[in-house]
Amino acid sequence: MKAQPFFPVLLAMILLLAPACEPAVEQPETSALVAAAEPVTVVVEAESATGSSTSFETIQGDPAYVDMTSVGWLSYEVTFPVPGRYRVQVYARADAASTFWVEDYIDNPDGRTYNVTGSIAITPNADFSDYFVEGSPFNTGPHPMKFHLSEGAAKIDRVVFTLMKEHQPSPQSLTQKMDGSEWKLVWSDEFEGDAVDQSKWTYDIGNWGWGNNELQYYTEARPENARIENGNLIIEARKNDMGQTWTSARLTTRGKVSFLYGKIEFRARVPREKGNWAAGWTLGDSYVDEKSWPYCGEIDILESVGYEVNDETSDGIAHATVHTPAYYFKIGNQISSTKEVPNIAGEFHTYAVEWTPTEVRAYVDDEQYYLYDKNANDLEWPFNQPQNLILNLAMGGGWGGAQGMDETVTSQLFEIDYVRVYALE
Ligand SMILES: [Ca+2]
Ligand SMILES: [Ca+2]
Repeated sequence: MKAQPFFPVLLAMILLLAPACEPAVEQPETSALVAAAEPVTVVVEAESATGSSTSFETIQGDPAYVDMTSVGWLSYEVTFPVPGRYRVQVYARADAASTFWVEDYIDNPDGRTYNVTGSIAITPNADFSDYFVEGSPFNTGPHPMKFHLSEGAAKIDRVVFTLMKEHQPSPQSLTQKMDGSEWKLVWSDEFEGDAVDQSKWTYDIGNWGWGNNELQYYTEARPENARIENGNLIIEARKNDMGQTWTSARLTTRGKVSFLYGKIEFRARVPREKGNWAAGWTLGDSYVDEKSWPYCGEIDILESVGYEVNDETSDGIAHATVHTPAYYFKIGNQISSTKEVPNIAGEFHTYAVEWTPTEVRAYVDDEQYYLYDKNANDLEWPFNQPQNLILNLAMGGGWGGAQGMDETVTSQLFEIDYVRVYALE
């Protein structure tokens, strides 16, 4: 299997080197093979702005650039050919520390601000250089956008979006019966192998802040950040690693399998130090980029933040929440419950939801502490569509970093013994 990627390259070379070779060389196939080697990029020249907060001067030359002498924004209509996660590079020059970020879908009807890059620091530099983040999600099609300078002053040449990983919808969806009397296992990962099972999980990658100004760079299939040890999945956040402030991992079943209804349970031990934010949750399979949320729905089975873990006892707090278009975090009315969990960071506990066609109930160690039953319409109840499982360990950000970081900590572990999905039959 490993040699397979070389085959189209070799074939393309043969086709290019031997054009006289008569039989069965069809032109469209040749073009497709050659095109596949080209990276998907979208280049937006700053000087092509359709609008701006104030009239910044465009300087012609090599390169041509917009001289943003103060904070403000430039607007654009950007079209993406392929949905997926992109590297976002701003080519710029600044005399003093400046901050740049990209706002997507400025025409959204919800009054939302979609920051899809977090803060990109432009450091003082005599020459134009590129500053970038990775993993920003963009759906295909037109995106009305703003490029913001929120601090300092900078000369902006262009912004380049490069596809890193194409979006993959889930090819398989499991719908669980919820009208019987016995729980029947339909899907699980016991994490018993010697590596993460890539037939069940894929990775969300990058460091764009994940909508919450989080610090970590999520890596792809890197054992330092996601591995199997003694029957557990270990997600490790590592400080000052790989040139990043923090690295970590976020595993998702998206692109493999999604789920509709059922009991979803996992057994885990969360990390304890200030600054971490561990989560086991679901996100709608219809999520492609930030405009999809919260219409796709989200069920947070467990969230735990390190600053709530008691240093002496290791006791902590489990949070369960759902996010729907009617009730969600960005408008501050999401519906949550909390439960104190003894020794949450020292021992394994089970965290579960029972998701029926009309209710979401959450449990810690089989004890219910949460109920969401608002289902009058699609805005309250987007949960008649399949969801993907996600396991991740974030560092910092709006919640995890709300009380700062423990600067002495260099590693945090989120350990998961299993994930199981059941039907009631
Ligand atoms: Ca330019
Ligand atoms: Ca296990």
